[in-house]
Amino acid sequence: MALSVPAGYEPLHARSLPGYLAGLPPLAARLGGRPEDWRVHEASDGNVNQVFRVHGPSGDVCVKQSLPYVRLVGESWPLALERIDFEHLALLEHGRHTGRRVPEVLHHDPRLFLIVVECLTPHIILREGMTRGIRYPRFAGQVADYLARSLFFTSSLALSAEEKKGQVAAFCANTAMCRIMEDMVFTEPYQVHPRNSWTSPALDGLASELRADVPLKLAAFRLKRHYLDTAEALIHGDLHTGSIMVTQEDTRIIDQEFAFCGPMAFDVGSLLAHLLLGFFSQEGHSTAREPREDYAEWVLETVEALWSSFHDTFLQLWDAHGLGAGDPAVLLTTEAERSALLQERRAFLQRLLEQSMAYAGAELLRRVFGLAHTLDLERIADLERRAACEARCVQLGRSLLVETGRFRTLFDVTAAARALVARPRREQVA
Ligand code: SR1
Ligand code: MG
Repeated sequence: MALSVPAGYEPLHARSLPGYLAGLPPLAARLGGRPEDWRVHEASDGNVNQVFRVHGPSGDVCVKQSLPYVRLVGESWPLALERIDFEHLALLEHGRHTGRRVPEVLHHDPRLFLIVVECLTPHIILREGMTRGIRYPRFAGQVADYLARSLFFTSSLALSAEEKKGQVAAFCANTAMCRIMEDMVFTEPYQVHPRNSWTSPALDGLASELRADVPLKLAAFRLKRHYLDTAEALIHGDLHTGSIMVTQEDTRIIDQEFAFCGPMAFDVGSLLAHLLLGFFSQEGHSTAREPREDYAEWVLETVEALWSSFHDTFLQLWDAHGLGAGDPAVLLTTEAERSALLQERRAFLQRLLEQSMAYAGAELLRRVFGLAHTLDLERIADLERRAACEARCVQLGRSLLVETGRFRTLFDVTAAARALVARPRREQVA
């Protein structure tokens, strides 16, 4: 049965796209030449939407359109087209606060559920770069800056009560995308579910242990309630290494279709988890000619640098711009009170770190047992090696989610990751 779509909507394709762009003078001018000269490449990489890159004699653009279903699965999984409108809004809002860290929006078409943004060249997807063992010296600082600015400036620490409520209202209907996360991150991996899959038979035992693990299932739902009930800041909502494009000099954040007002820790934790997935996958990519130990260590140092830079930048922003409805500075004005205020701010960041670790744990687990896996692990062709890397993700993931008091600093997490890789592989899958 054909999916029903609003009047005027149709999915564009490589042949119809030049005609569409030719009708938009600023974009046609950016591309230069005539529509016949424009080259269109399908560049869909994420699980959800379709993406095209269009190159002309004088420039290029990137076109992203919602399909009425989840691209990864097909028409059997219908999905609200409006997700592109939320991505558009989030790009504008995060763009205001983070500048060049998100792509510039060139056009939005609410009838075709489509946006046109600048084409990021010669950037590649960070996950791809990490799988190839490429170091990005500016990544940690730049992504930390993006996170601190996007989260701080959209929270009640910086916004008035009216602005904050307006922002919550503007994003509250992105429910279809939140529902994907509620199901896929916090629920399905802990059930027998037709969407789940894992490296079988090596991880069959771990999969059934997970489904029988009561403290783990309770912890997952405690976190799900936090995700459902917390409207702390305008978050990216799907911040993983596939949503980041990089060069040696530059870091850009893409794919904001999951954006909504949610917990800051969901973004921080998701990014931590995917860097850890990248770390654990390195042993599977290591060869005698190209050992990956040094690179794996670079990944962990990046995790440590990222948190420390995020922490410091967030505190600086709070100090300089914390005049929002939720900033207690208005009540604490004497010298003695200022020191209590500083302590309160540090405690806020400590809580955020602990919540982020729990979200990182849930993300590590769902990427091994749920529907959406990651290329860094899936590219490991030897299934036994892949399962060994995944088993370490599971072990750390469970600890982060359940043993909440065990990790006080991010160094506790990187130390646990190092220790898992140092242990003999057999012991961990068994
Ligand atoms: C329906 S597949 C969706 C998954 O891919 C996205 O990147 C999100 O992480 C989501 O869970
Ligand atoms: Mg995506």
